[in-house]
Amino acid sequence: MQKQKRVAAIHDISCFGRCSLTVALPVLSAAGIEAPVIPTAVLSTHTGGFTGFTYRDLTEDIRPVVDHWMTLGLGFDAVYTGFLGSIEQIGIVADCFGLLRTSGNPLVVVDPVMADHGELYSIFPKGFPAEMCKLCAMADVIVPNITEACLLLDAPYRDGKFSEPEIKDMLIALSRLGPRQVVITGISYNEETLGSASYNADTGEAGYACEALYPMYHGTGDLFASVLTSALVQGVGLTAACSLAARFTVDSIARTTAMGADNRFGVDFEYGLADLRGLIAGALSCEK
Ligand code: PXL
Repeated sequence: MQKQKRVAAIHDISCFGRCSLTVALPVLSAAGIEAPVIPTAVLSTHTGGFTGFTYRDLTEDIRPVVDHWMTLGLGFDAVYTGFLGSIEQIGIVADCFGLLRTSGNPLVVVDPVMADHGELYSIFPKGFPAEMCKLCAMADVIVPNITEACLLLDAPYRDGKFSEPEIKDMLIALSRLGPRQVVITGISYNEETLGSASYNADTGEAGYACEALYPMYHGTGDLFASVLTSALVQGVGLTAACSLAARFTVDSIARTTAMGADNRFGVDFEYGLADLRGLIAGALSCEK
């Protein structure tokens, strides 16, 4: 049996509205991965579409948690970050990457959560993308959506579609910032499908995983990135990991749509969790 993987997940806890740690933790666990967490903030809900949410900032706790872990001699197979609430938090997490890399060689996965539909989230200052760009430069894998990819590259966002050659250029430009593996989510080359485009700068392999287009639900980017991380850390290649993550995410969306739920509440990924380990094992055996 393969040694159990250990992935440190650094995200906020949005107590209601499935996203960030309330998605990452169950997904990693269901994938058979040990998942120590560093909560960066605790909110009553996420900030997408709710008003009046509470926000307890935990910036001061991040570094002491990692310092304590270092005294225990812990090693990590991956470090996976998502929503970070401030520029200060980005700097602290960057320092933590350095520390966590001293004890092993973790795969560093950064989901630069900061924007959607062409807009930087209103809670973030204008300088936020430039700082997130520095964190992405330290990562092995980044998972921006198309809006975030434009912000990282300081390129104009268009509401219309991007062509395949344009996306390929963006993937390559993002890999030149530092990460060897890049995935851009939320890409659509036609009216019927939505997908993710990937590029591995080490092998030159490019992929596109697409699924039927469904209404938008909150937290689906976090779900995709959590499944992707779970598959990558267990040895699934980038293209297959993207297909698996896209399939898992769209199945969750389809179940949610069928029930007619509020799109701020996130998607029903829970029903699919029992199958996740098998899906990853299947993808692994296809690669051998
Ligand atoms: O799903 C990304 C996310 C995570 N955490 C918080 C958010 C968002 C997106 O809006 O507000 C707190």
